[in-house]
Amino acid sequence: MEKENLAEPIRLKEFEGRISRGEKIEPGDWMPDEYRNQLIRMISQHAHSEVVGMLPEGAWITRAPNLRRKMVLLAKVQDEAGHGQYLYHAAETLGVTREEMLDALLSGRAKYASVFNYPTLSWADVGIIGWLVDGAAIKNQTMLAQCSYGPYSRAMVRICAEEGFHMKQGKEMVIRYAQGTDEQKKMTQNALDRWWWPMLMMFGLPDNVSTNSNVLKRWGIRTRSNDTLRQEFINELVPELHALGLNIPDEDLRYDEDNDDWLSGEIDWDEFWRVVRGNGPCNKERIETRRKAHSDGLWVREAVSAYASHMEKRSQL
Ligand code: BYC
Repeated sequence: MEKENLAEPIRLKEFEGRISRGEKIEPGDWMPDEYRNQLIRMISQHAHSEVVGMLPEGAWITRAPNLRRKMVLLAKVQDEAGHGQYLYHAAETLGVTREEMLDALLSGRAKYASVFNYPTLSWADVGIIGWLVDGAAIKNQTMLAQCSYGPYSRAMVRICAEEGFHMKQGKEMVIRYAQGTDEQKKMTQNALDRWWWPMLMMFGLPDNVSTNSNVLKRWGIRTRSNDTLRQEFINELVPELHALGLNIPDEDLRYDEDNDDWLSGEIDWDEFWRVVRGNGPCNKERIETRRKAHSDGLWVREAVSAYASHMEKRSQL
């Protein structure tokens, strides 16, 4: 026991040395418990976000205005299911089971991106989500593709490639509708008004209050802070949205010439916590829908496990 304790600082030094040399940490490698726990927390929350994130847009598949839009939306929502799969697999390599993660989600204990607890009220929401929400996700995930944990980093590379397509299809819709009929312009402005603030919250808490940022940065899980990524995304979006004649629903938004930044007004963190704690407009509906999907899928899980045990028995003959 004493020997193990003595070995701990040496192992930690080796581990941190590997991270600073840019090596990836792989599933069987030694890692501090805190590193493992932070990764399980973040990757499982990320997986849940992908799966719950299918619901707001999925609601519009049957109401897409034409066949082309329907096919694009179907492909996008299906991609999100695939992202959930990559991420649950990545988390499983750290010793948590799929059942444990799903139980946490379905029992309401797990967190997932708060943005998906808002309703999609019009077709323009699909465009705004594609551009802004997937865009915000890419901003964060491009950084996470450099993450020190191999399976998460590799999952991110694949996910970012697909998210790039999601963002482009959303942007293309918004560009068209913002230059379309008066009704289309109104619908697009209204969608932007509703999604702007929840999108900004996706980047997490401000740096001075974020409880996890320091440890995530120390071990190369993240390399950039929540506020830095949020600011970068605001700077990219504001001129593009203004060029389309859209108004950003922030009376305090101002341009800071010295730093070349578009500075946002205060984010309503009370609203953020209300939604994260389960009291957003759609939290209950989202969890209910996932629970129903899980129980409807029971026969599939039973069939797969019966087939797997049948094949195993055959291989032993
Ligand atoms: N929503 O210390 P902080 C997508 C929680 S989906 C809910 O700042 P951290 C897509 C946080 O978990 C992409 N909870 O946390 C899918 C923590 O609670 P715990 C989703 C949030 O980890 C379908 C507490 O607040 N992306 O692409 O430094 C369609 C303190 O916060 C949120 C990921 O999940 C939030 N927005 O930073 C379209 C990426 N923010 O766990 C698109 C991976 C914070 O201590 N995750 N909380 O109880 C991350 O990069 C980071 O975890 C976050 C938060 C930036 C989200």
